[in-house]
Amino acid sequence: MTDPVRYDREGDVALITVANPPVNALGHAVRQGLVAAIERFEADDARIAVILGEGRLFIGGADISEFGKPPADPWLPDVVNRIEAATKPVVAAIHGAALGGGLEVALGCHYRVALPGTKLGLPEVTLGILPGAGGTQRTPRLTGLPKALEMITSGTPVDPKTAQEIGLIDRVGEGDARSAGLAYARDLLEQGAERRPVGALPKPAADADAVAATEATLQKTAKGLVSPFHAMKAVVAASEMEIDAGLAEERRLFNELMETPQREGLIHAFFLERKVSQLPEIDGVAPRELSKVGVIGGGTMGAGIATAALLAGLTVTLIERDDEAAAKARGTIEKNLAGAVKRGKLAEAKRDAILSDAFATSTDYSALSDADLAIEAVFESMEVKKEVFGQLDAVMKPGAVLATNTSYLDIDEIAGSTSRPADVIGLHFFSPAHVMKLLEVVVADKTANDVTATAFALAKKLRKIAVRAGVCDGFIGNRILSHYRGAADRMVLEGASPYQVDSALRDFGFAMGPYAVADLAGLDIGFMTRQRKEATRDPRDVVPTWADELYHMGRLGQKTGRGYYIYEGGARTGEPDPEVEALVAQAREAAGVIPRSFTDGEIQRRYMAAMVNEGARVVGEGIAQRPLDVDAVKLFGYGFPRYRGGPMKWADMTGLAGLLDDIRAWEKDDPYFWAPAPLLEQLVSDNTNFDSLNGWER
Ligand code: T1G
Repeated sequence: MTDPVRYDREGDVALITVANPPVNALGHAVRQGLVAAIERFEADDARIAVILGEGRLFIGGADISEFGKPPADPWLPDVVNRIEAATKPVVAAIHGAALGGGLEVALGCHYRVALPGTKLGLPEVTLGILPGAGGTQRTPRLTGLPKALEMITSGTPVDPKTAQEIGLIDRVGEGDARSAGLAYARDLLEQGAERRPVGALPKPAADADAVAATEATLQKTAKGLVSPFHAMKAVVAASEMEIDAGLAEERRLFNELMETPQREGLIHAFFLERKVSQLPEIDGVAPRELSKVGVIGGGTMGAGIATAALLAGLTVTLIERDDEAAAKARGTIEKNLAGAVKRGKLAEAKRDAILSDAFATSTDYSALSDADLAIEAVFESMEVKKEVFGQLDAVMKPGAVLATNTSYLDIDEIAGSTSRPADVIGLHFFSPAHVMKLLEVVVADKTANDVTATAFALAKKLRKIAVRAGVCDGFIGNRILSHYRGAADRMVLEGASPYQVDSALRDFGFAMGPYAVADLAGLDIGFMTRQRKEATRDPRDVVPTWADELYHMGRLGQKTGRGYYIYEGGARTGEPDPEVEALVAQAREAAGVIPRSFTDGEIQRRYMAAMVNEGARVVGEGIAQRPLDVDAVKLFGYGFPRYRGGPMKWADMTGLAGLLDDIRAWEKDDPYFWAPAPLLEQLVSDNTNFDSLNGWER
């Protein structure tokens, strides 16, 4: 293996290059290499050194894949201290990104230059930890306490211009990292600049107002999280302690966080976000051409999908049944784009260009004759879907991809109704489609691998997290949802209040409980799903008749100002409604149920057990290929708390054996609902866990 740290000379300047693709992570060999390079620099006659990164960025941080493994010397904090202690000046020449330990290495240098477009940040709190190589002590010595608190407790990177304004870097350079580093080093030599250790700078001034403001912000933005609050403590310590004591306090807080399940959950989420699109069936498979997209149906979903495609730089032709409907769809898309302009995500000029050059509507399918992809988002009826696919089959060019946005209909049947089933795939977007990150890519029996590869390429363009799913009712997400919703309805029928269920799950980390979510989605959606399933429903399934009552009373949730909750004056959070409790009591009586009490813990346990048990079935049947696919779906489409890593990761951390014991205990009272998933039983008897099925190489 080539040495991941190179040492070269350019006249008086020593160039120390980190070359550890893909992101120059500070793995063990890199740490050793940096220390050796500094010692070599001190020993030779170079007058100044420049540290830079090879490839597309400076340094992407500590090597996260080493976490949880026995630490190997030299530790990163020692490497940074060693760079800072160098007897001659050291410059960091930064391009692309300096994140976490990468920025901390730069802070260990005496001078910093960064190129335009570079991301400079300390995102450790997003991994459940804090900057553990001096970042919490050196950053505030350069920027002052308020800016350091903001950067470190949010984890949000800054650009070079801002970084220079707040004192984090000294210069915004030009050209590439090597030439910018050399230019700055030579200027410093000319100025007779000396080494300038950041750690030797005075403590940052204390700032109680900034601390209070940070605390208040975190109470709102970091509910349930531990790391941002620890990070705040570490930064505050910089204003109270000398550097060595501050570094020790940082290490103490860092080590505490390393032991938290949140750290494990968040790092699992980091890696699954990247792993979920790595599938053997599309490995090395070239996606088809993808620039012109047709969207059929301009309702909420169709308009959202069109908006997402337009924002990703694709050209879109939207097909509607008549001009009035087409005009309405254009109005919705214009509103969506105006929202993106308002959120600063899109420039006005770009919006205007999109609407004039990249977007068109038509009532004639032949307008899609040269489209590369068509996404159908019309009414959820098999008959209507087949009619649309018949039209698409007739007009689309050979090699075009035909996709359906159905959320439950049989895609094999839709594909079978065309002459080109290999070109048919499911693209299940989540509402609002131009906002929600998740995209279920539903691969039908005959779908060609390059069609699947094209779907994943589309997701990358749309900046979405694509998850491969097989064909079944509800695919991965909605199938599992109907199961843990079933568990919630069972607990309500047996005595729990819908409001207690919601608050228990908010405490677990969900932004909203299932009944508040039902109000947000609209109780008519739930009612229609129950209607659709009535013919095939097992009589042992619990039907929330109280919700049917609410539907018949026209109480559809937020959109009617009343559902499970009462929403005064268009409020987004509602008040419990005693009339709902009365409807539930009537349902219990009708079912002959003597209500009993539930603890919040039991509610969380049963809800999660139902989610995991059905998740295990979905993996066992191959609808989801890996447990991490279930985790990804729940994290990016169903508001599962990221710091718990996803339901399957949560189950692993909680212990599968205990979970199975609970399920078997509940099975005694309800063998139909609580039959353990065969995969769960298998993993317990093999004394292993879901993560063993995720195929990690690291
Ligand atoms: N360690 C190990 N692997 C990493 C990594 C890291 N820090 N960063 C990325 N990878 C892998 C990633 O899993 C993927 O692998 C490949 O590199 C490309 O990544 C003491 C302890 C740098 C902006 O939080 O934000 O420093 O899937 O697809 O879109 O204070 O990666 O190909 O097998 O994301 O171009 C703090 C994390 C660490 C930054 C590049 N650092 N990385 O984005 O590529 S904690 C971070 C990123 C720390 C110290 C503490 C991004 C990127 P694979 P990618 P990208």
